[in-house]
Amino acid sequence: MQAHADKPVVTAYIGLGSNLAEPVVQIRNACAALKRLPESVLRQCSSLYLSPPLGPADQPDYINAVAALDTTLAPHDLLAELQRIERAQGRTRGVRWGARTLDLDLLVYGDRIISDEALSVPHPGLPERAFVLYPLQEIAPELELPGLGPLAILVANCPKDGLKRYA
Ligand code: A4P
Ligand code: MG
Repeated sequence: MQAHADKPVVTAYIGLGSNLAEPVVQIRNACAALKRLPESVLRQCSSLYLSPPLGPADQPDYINAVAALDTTLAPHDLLAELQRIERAQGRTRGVRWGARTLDLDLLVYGDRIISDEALSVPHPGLPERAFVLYPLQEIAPELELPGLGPLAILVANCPKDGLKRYA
């Protein structure tokens, strides 16, 4: 894709999660929606993974995946697009860490470190979330995370916590 003088192409990684209303279909539809994002090219989607819930235990297991996107969207514009896709797939905001049809987290945005009211990047939960680290490793094994170091080290320090490839 074309970079513009004031708009470099950045590789962003998006975490996808769903545990309601046919999670596998939700994640597939979300990947299709990422493909249609403006100013962006979807490079890769990881395999689907099944993971026990982090947070309240009285909710179904999750389907998780990670996608790589080349984009010239600015980080907050990308977040707004992700939230639009969540809403289009019936996401309502209720209990923190509670069940949801679709959660799209901006995990990494190039080499940027961002921390404001709307956006924290790299995503703060990343180092302890097996359901993010392992799918990320599948598609970007050599990745260096800004401020956090090599992905391979984070993975080595994170137990799988029941994470399985979804057959
Ligand atoms: N926000 C700040 N930084 C980011 C970012 N990097 N990406 C802000 C996305 N959003 C970011 O998010 C709340 C606010 O976070 C947004 O308005 C945005 O401005 P939300 O999606 O409305 O709320 P949430 O998802 O309920 O809360 P939170 O804390 O984001 O939850 P997480 O961290 O997304 O975790 N268990 C398994 N096994 N698999 C899962 O995928 N997911 C969650 C949700 C809980 N347990 C899980 C899983
Ligand atoms: Mg979220």
